[in-house]
Amino acid sequence: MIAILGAGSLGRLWAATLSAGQVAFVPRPGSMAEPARYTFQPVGRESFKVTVPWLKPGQIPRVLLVTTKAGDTLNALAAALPALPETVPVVLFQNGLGSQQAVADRWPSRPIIAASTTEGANRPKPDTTVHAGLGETWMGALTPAGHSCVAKVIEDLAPTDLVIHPVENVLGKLWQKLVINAGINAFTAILDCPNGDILEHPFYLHWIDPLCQEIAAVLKAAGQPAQTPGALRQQIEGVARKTATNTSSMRADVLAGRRTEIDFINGYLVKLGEQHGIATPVNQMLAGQVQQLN
Ligand code: KPL
Repeated sequence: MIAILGAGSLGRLWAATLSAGQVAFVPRPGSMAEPARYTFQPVGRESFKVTVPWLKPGQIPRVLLVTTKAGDTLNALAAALPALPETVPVVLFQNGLGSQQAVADRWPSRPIIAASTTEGANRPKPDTTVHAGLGETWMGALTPAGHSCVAKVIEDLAPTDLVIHPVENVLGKLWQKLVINAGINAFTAILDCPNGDILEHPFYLHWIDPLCQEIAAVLKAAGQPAQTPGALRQQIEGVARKTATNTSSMRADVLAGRRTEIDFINGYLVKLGEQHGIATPVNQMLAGQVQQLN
């Protein structure tokens, strides 16, 4: 049994790719007693109905996938983990950075694994989850106990048919994704447009180079491989073009009235900049504008 904490788009994607009876959502305050029922639209195949039960008291999963929003993760885990043995691997799927380290710091003796994924999922209606684009997922340990679990977790998730790779330096992977999210998500939320549309917008064109200069400086200070601002801009624009018609997760959060993950993306870069004495006015401006949208 695989347990999933967080029944949003990503949680529903992973649940739908596992067979019935092999997966359950972890109940949270306010969860209904009824199983979660939805239609799942896979990439290039017929849609099908999915029913996912809630984990019952006393049921012990082999793995816990955590697909909550970054800002909810610590509280959600603080409620869920006391019922689970210390040996159950916990796989974190949060966007950005900061929440993963907070979990590893709080439960250092548990097997904590971080995942970075490019799988795309969305919920155009509450009862429908769409696998919007096939991607890949990288998993690596954040705590010493996590190291010996990564291969087994990937094996346990093999029935999903999703592509998963083990990675030694998962923080490096999370940083690569953070750079992309820092260069796309806030712009799409502020401009209220799909990813590709930011590329022609004067607001984006005005701020992207100074933003990439700030990201390059913070990356270097954080001990990540040095990258030029120009190389960062190329990566950001490559992904914006490839996902041109996507609604970013941050724009989707704003449109749905949910709290965004800005504190863990541009907000994280601001915090790290402060720690290292690096000015990050563009990240601050973007974070401030998104916070106002919230
Ligand atoms: O990861 C994403 C997100 O929306 O959070 C991108 C890469 C921007 C794709 O939409």
